[in-house]
Order: sequence, then C-alpha cells, then structure tokens
Amino acid sequence: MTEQSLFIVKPDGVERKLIGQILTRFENKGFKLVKLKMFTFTKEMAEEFYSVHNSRPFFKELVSFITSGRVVAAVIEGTNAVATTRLMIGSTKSFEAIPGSIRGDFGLGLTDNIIHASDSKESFEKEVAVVFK
Ligand code: FUP
Repeated sequence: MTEQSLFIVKPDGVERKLIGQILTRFENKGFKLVKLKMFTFTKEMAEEFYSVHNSRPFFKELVSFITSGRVVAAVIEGTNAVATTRLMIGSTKSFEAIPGSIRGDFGLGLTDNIIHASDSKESFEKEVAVVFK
C-alpha cells in the first residue's frame, strides 16, 4: 500500500553531517522524496510536535534538544512507508538499535538519537501539519 511518512534528521544528525547519508538510505530503499525542509524548531512548534509526551519526565529535555539546532524534515512516499521507516530508523535507544538501522549504525544516544519518524498515520498527519504549515 502506497502511503506517506515523515522523518526528521535531528540537530545531532545535522551537526554530524549525516543528512546526505540518511536521505540516500531512503532513496536507495525506493522511497520518493515528496517534501524537504531545513529549519530550526521554535519552542512552540516543538511542544506541539511532541505534545503526546508532554507529561513525561523527559519532555523538557526533548524540547530543549530538538530546538538546539537546525533539522531537516522530509516527507517520503512508497509502499508501507510508516512501518518500513520505523524499521529503518531502529529502536529509540540508539545503543540498543540493531546494526543496519540508522540509529544502530550512527550513534549511541537516547535523546540525541539522530532521527525521528512518524509512528502512525495519525502522528504523520499531525507532524506534517506542524512542520509544513
Ligand atoms: P521514537 O518514536 O523511537 O523516537 O521514541 P519515543 O516516541 O518513545 O520517544 C520520543 C523521543 O523522546 C525519542 F526520540 C527520544 C526521547 N526520549 C528521551 O529523551 N528519554 C526517554 O526516556 C525516552 C525517550
């Protein structure tokens, strides 16, 4: 089933010059890039983007990190985009992420885990509305 998903190369991924390698992985996999944007999250955008986590103990740290530098957001399109993108990024804790995944290959962090990706159609729609409005 052709669908769309969104991913964001986080400030650590941009700082470490991983944008090209990450976009290449999605292109090599067969996804089409539909939208691409480099920007810096405002605090308001970040709080809205991560609102599902606003009662969690790590919320402040999450907002502080995602607003700390430029990010690159992409909308991609292809078969099973949401679930396949989640497989490609790997587990949340990069130190546990399987080698071969983006987090598994490029880092060890938790908050600084290189990439975000929508985890459902609903979160994709909400996240696109925040980032590409
Ligand atoms: P993921 O969808 O894999 O990005 O992970 P979650 O939705 O569970 O978490 C959202 C973000 O919160 C993660 F990218 C990392 C961050 N986080 C922390 O900083 N500390 C935690 O204990 C859990 C998550």
